[in-house]
Amino acid sequence: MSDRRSFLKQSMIGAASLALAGPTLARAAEASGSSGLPAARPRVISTWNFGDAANQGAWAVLSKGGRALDAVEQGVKITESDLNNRSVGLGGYPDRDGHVTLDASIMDGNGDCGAVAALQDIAHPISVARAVMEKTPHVLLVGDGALEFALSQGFKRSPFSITPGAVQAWKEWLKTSRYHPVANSEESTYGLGKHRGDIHNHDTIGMLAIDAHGQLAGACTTSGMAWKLAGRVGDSPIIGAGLFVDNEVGAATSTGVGEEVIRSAGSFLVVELMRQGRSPQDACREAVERIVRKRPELRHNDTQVAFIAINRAGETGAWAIQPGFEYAICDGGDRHGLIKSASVLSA
Ligand code: SD4
Repeated sequence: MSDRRSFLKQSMIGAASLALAGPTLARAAEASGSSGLPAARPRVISTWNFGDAANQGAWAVLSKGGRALDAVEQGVKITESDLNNRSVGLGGYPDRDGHVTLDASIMDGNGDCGAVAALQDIAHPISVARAVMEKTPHVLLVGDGALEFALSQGFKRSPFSITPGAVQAWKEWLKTSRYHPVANSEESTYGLGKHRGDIHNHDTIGMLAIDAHGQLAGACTTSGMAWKLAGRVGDSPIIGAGLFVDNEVGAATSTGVGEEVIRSAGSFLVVELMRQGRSPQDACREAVERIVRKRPELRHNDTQVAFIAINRAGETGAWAIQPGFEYAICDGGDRHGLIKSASVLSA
């Protein structure tokens, strides 16, 4: 289908869905005429099973005609607030020295972005990342500098730095001190328990949204790999690795072993593949397959890497190395439930 025809078809689909979505969204879409982007049906897509609850937070913004940027921030804050989540926010597992250090990034479709890495004691690193984007000339602040900046912006230091559950798990881990990330399972991912099978799907949250104005945005936030070396930074706060957004094309974000994603500039790659005409699903597949082609040993050592993507028409897709990756989509206020991602390897 030619670009023009697919644009017209998309516009018609967009108009029809907006009529169903109600007057607020229709008004917001009308106002988008000046943005130069086609009216779109708002939609949000997030990684893992906790993405479902996070999507509801994003939808509260999108359904009122709000901005994708606000939606992704509000959405992932829900996951950051969940102290039972062992891989996002202050409930996360610590590094090998017992410190919980948080990484986060946020980006909009115009190329504005901000990020923090190795941030301690702050409940919502995603909001600090947004402040870096909006209040500084920089993109990434790390460690003590990120904390100082957060405090200067009025963020409050958390009354705790680590949860009792994470301390207990850390002490257990110290008995072996084995660092062996394994796909998908909370316990096994971090070398604490059995292998495979018992899949808890606790991992980084990456979220992508398109609003009624056709604007895209994304957010990614994590406590990183448990038992990492002090100072280790993963893909999540690295623009182009853990997150990339471009209104001209679409957006992508990742979860899994961040080192593999950084090596491949993963999220940028997915967006560039979409720019060349691939569907979101196909782009995620090629990015994951490229990682495995370069490092065939990943087939055999339980490493997980997964991408989700959305294009400017609102189409979505995902692909993973290992089976077990799930993601959640919300549009029209309906929960689509969890979707099982396709993967390079089979169960
Ligand atoms: C990282 N990608 O720090 C993140 C963590 C994650 O599965 O997603 N773990 O490498």
